[in-house]
Amino acid sequence: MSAEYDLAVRNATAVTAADVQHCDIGVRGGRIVAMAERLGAASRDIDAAGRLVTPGGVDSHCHLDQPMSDGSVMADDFRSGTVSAACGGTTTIIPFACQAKGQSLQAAVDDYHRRAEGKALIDYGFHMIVSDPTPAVLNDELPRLIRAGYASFKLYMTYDDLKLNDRQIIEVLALARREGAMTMIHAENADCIAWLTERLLAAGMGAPIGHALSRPMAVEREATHRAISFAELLDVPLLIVHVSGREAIEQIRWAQGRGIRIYAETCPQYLFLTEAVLEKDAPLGYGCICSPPPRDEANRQAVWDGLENGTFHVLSSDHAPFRLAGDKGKHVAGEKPSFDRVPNGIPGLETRMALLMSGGVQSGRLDLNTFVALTSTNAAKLYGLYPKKGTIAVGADADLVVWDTGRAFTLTNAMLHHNVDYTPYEGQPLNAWPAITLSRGEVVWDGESPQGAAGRGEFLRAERPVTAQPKQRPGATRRWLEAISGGQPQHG
Ligand code: DUC
Ligand code: ZN
Ligand code: ZN
Repeated sequence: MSAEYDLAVRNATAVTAADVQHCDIGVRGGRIVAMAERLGAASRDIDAAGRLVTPGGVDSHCHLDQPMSDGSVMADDFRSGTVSAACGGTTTIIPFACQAKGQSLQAAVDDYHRRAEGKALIDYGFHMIVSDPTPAVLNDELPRLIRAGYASFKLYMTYDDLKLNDRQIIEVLALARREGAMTMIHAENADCIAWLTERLLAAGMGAPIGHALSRPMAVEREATHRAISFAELLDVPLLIVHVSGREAIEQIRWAQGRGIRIYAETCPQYLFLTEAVLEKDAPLGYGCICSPPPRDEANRQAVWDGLENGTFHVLSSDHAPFRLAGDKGKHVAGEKPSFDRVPNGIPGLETRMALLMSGGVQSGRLDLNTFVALTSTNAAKLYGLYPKKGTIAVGADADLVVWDTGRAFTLTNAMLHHNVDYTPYEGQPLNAWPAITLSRGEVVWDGESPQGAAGRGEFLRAERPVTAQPKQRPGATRRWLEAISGGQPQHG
C-alpha cells in the first residue's frame, strides 16, 4: 500500500499563534495536508512525542550581501545567511533590496535576485529600501513593483546615503496608502545624531560608547513621534522597526491608543544587551555598534514589558553581519576607528528564536502563542505571506520547527553557522534550540548540521497585506484626505 503522506510529524504539540493541538501533521508536496490525532502511513515519520512544534520562523528584518558605501563587506551572503537562519529555526527571511541613490528601484530588485539566485537554503522575499523617490520611482516603479510581489519597503530618517526628508517620506506614504503597501521606518533624527557626533568627536569621545551617546533615546523618540504623525496625517499603516526603549514605546502606545495604525518591531539586542557592551573594556565593543544602540537596564526591561503587553508585533534579528577580524568588516576604517566610521549592525539570524524561547517563554514572561505570533505569524501577515507562511494549518507550507526544550547549555559562536566571527550573545545561558527545522517538508537542520542544497530556497511574491488595506473612516477626521484624493483610496 502506498503511503498517504510524504512525511508525518507524529505526536506533535503543535503551537500556532492561536492554539495548542496534540496531533500528527501530514505533509505532501511540501505542504501540510492533514492534521489529526492519528494519521495514516507516511513515507517518512518524525517522532515529535514530548516536543513542541512551532511554525518556522519568519525573520522579516535582516541584511544579507548588501553593498556598503564605506568599503565594508557583509560577512553573510544568501548561502551562509540562510544556512544560519535554518539552523536557528527560521524558514523564511525577508531581507532588503536596497536602492542606492541614483539607481532605479527595478535595478536594485534585479540585483538582489541575482545575489540570492542559486544560494538560498530557505524561502525569501524582499522588502525594498526606497532611498531615492524620484518621480519615475513614485509614478511608475514603486506601484509596479508593489503589484508584482514586493509589497513592503523601508524608509530611513537617518544615514546620509539612505535618508529621506519629511516631504519625501510623506510622498512615499501617500503612495503606500494608494497602493495598499506596508511601510517600515527607521526612526532616528539625523540632524541630532550629526550634531552630537561632531561634538563627541571634538571632545575625544570616539570610542564605541560614543555611539550610544550620539543616539540617545530622545533622538529615537522624536523621530518615532514624527513618523507616527505622518502616518496619522495620511491614515496609513506604518511599522516602526528596531524599537529600543521606553520613550519610543510610549509614543507607539499613545498612537495605538488613538487608533493610528502603528505596528512595532523590536530585536533581541534590545532584550538581551545593554549599552555596557559598548563600554571601554567590553570585548565586543565594535561588534555591538548597531543603531539604535542597546540602552540601559530600565529600557531593556521596558522592551520586555512591551512584548508582554502587546505593543510589539514582530521580533526580528536586524542581522547585519560584519566580521571583527580583517579590514572589510567592523575595522574597515582601521584598528581603532572612531564610532562613526564603524559599520552598524550585529549578527542574529540564528539566535533570534532560541533567545526568545529561552528568555521569553521558559522564563515565564511570554506564552507559547505569543512566541509564535512574534517570531512568525505576525510578520507573515504584515508582509503578505500568510497563510502560506507563519502558521501550522492545512494548506500552509510545511515549515516547522521541532524543539528541544530540555537541555541547558551556553551559547558560543563556535556553535553557529553564520560567517561572522563573534556573537553578541557569547556565554548566554539557553535552554532551547531547534532539534529539527523543516522547510516545505524537507529537513534543513537535523540538530547537528544543515541539510539540503543551496538554491532550494524559493522567492516569495508578497500579496498586498490585509493590514495595509484602506480603512473606511468618518469624513470629518480625514477631511483633507478626501479633499485631495476625491474620496477613498483606490488600488488596482
Ligand atoms: N541598523 C540599521 O538600521 N540597519 C542595519 C544595522 C543597524 O544597526
Ligand atoms: Zn534600520
Ligand atoms: Zn536593519
